[in-house]
Amino acid sequence: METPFNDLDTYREQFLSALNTQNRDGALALIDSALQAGFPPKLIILRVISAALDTIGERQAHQEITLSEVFLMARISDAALERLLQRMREKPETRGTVIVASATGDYHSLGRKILCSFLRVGGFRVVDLGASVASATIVDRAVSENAAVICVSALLLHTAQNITEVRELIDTRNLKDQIKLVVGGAVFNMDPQLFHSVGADATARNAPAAVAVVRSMFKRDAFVRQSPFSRTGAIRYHRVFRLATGEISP
Ligand code: B12
Repeated sequence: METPFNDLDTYREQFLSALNTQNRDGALALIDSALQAGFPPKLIILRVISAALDTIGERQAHQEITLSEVFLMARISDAALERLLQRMREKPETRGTVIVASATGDYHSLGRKILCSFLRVGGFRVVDLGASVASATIVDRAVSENAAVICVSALLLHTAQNITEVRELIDTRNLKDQIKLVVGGAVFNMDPQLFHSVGADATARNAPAAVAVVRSMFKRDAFVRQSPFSRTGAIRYHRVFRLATGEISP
């Protein structure tokens, strides 16, 4: 067991070093240490694992690391994530059903897994269809599971554009008033207007903000188009994010 550190930035740096040297045991020991130091699993996920993967993504973009290295780092991160997700207590499923899937052609899974866990902790029944799911399957399952919200994750521009098929299927089957489409993933964070062009009803930058957006959709009698980039959405998003990062207390 590593000596506990006082702040999550140090854990993030150490976790990143463990990823760089592909030290799986070291990475997992750091997660155990952060838990032992009393940091909540949610915060460790967002400020250590997600933040480290963002840095990895920048290094990948600058071709400082190879795709196979990123692949190995993602596997270590996945193991660390599983350890934390097991510690998150799920609430009874009282808030309705949400379908979650990665867009057709998209095999990035870590963000989707985090999203599913946060939604379950938020009291939703979540049906995770997995990676690279056909648009028709997504809509069919939403109907058969009686889901009011579909969440689609995409990290690549061309897979984000595949989400327009989900929109078209919702519209052509006249499901617009029953099922809302929420999208997210790195590519939507890079271009805040992209969610509009794929026909989504809303987006959110991270899992805690996504829970707030999904919850607000279930609360509404009549759904309206909204985004965390609208004024009310932005206020809610900032509060949720500041709560999630520990900047403010509940
Ligand atoms: C790990 C990784 C991989 C791993 C994935 C392993 C796995 N099992 O998931 C591997 C090595 C397989 C991979 C492959 C590729 N990758 Co990659 N990958 C990454 C990396 C480094 C991290 C992604 C990650 O897990 N982030 C951590 C999670 C927690 O973040 P997240 O997914 O964004 O999720 C959070 C939020 O976005 C949000 N969220 C996510 N989904 C949803 C959904 C909804 C509805 C909502 C509301 C919110 C939400 O909540 C999450 C939690 O807070 C990113 C860099 C980056 N900055 O994203 C590149 C990145 C996404 N990859 C990239 C590329 C180019 C590729 C490849 C095309 C490479 C290649 N040449 O083949 C392939 C494509 C494979 C495919 N078809 O899917 C580019 C994409 C550029 C672009 N925009 O088009 C990036 C940005 C790297 C870069 N800077 O160049 N990759």
